[in-house]
Amino acid sequence: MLEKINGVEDVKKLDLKQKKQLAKEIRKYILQTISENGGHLASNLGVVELTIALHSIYNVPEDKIIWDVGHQIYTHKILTGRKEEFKKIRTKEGIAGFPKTCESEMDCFNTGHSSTSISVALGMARARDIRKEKNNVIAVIGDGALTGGMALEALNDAGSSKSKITVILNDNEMSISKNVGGINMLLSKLRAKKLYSRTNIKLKKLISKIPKVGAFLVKSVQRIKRGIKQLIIPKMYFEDIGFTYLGPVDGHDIEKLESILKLSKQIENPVLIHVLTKKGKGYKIAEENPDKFHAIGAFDVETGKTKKQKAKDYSEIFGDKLVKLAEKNNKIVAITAAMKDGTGLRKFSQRFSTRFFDVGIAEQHALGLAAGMAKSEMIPVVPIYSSFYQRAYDQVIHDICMQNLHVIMCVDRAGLVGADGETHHGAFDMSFFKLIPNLTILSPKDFKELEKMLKFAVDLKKPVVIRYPRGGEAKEEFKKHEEIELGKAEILQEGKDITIIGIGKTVASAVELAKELKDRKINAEVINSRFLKPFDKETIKKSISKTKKVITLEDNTIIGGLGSEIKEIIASDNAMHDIEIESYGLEDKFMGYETWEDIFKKVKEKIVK
Ligand SMILES: Cc1ncc(C[n+]2csc(CCOP(=O)(O)OP(=O)(O)O)c2C)c(N)n1
Repeated sequence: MLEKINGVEDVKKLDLKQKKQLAKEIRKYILQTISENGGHLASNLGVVELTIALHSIYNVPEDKIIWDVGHQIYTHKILTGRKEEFKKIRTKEGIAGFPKTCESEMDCFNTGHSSTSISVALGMARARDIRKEKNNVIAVIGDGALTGGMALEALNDAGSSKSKITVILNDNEMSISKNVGGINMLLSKLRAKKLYSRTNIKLKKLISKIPKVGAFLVKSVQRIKRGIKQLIIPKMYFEDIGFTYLGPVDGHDIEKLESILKLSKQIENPVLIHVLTKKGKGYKIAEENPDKFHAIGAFDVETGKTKKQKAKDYSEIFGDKLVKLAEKNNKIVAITAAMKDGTGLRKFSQRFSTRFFDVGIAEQHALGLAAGMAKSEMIPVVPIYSSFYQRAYDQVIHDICMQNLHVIMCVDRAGLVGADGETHHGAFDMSFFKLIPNLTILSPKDFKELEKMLKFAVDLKKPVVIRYPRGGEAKEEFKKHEEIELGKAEILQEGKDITIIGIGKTVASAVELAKELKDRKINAEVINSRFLKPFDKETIKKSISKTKKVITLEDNTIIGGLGSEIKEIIASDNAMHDIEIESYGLEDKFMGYETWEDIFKKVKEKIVK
């Protein structure tokens, strides 16, 4: 069946039996490809039927489908003309693992960060209404993403808007881990009703009354609405805030999905369709371990075992050290925004269940909660990926730093992160955190330094950011590990011809560069900056006044980070006007699949001629 599909128009031609066959073949194709390339397997296996049904009923690109987070878009890509390209998904030469408007007009909006889809859908619907157009706008959002504040703000606005939009709530009871929170409790109650399946026959009858021309239908929208009302559980949250609630419906039953989508199309107000799906559907190993298979590297289909043995990474080192520190200090609490495993907090959650809080995909709330706890004598530690810290910027400023509260903000996945691409790179955190008064910013050169920095942060009694990259240590083995002292850099190697300064991951690159220069008889001084704030002006001024040449390396945007800091020092001191500086970091653009290693290779080629 898949062979026959070259675009969405081919899907529409299939009968139900053929669509079921197509779903089977797509699952197989996704499983095969992701077992080789890695990717978001479980979420994608869960929405195969839903995506087929959506493309059977709606017409993209006129109709707009916005995929929340966007990690569940594989079937959509396969059905919308990218079947062959899918083989190279998440690779440098291939297509992206998330919606990309530049890749296809069938992707109407870029996503990657959670909980944006309802806002965007409402925006498109309002624009459509102003332009007096008629297309449909659909947001597909998971129960995890629905825990995000932005989604709830959008529901609030959309519900009262009377705009025609459809929110498809893809409820698989899972965020990355088991979903949490009050909304999840509400959904559990709704799930138990299984309302749509019970009344499916009634609905089918209702729809069968709809003549093709639709005249009856247009006139009887009100009647249909009344009919739908009968199907509604009284006093239901979504109804109360202005949505027509349809469902729950079995998200693996294409026939039922199509009938409910058809019905929703006739309603002129906001509709929420509650779709029940299973993460990992059709691949038993993923069904049983949906969190492990949420995002996975290449694996063996037979056993489900990943091909690369997972080496120790910064998140794990952080989590292990935090457990040790928390054993000695019962003020330490840990907060995660739905990323217990990704940020290394699983052991902490098991060891200190009453001091661990998973708040859902709610970075803003996570930091607000931390502020409250810090004000009440606790020491909150909040590991969040760099790109998701962007969500909580005001909380860091207003709730934490302005009141000088002792919150330890661990910025995981700082720098370039690889195959997840532009939305997930931690490209900006050094620059945007650097602006904030009262904040101390550190970054470790290796695992051991991370452990020391964490201990230092617990003792500091002020807001602290510790940033570290995805994955493991660099090859470089550092022998020197001075104690951490507030605002003090570490001179790793003395030299007289040039100063090379790195921070965090790029310290290893600085050492490597110095070695190559040594082969060319250039004697470099290597400095591990350690702190971005307070910055060790004294040590650095002394070094560059001696060498007269400085190279800075950072895996952060080149604007406003380490290099900028040193340029400001040079510019503000007349005695330093003769110093040459070259700064290397991430270009002022949204980065693609490049890695720091790619960038550094070019830097070496340029410098070590
Ligand atoms: C702002 C933000 N925080 C965290 C994440 C990391 N993240 C990616 S998917 C996901 C869980 C999404 O769950 P759900 O919406 O239910 O989708 P499912 O994968 O279960 O289909 C999380 C926490 C993110 N993408 N964006």
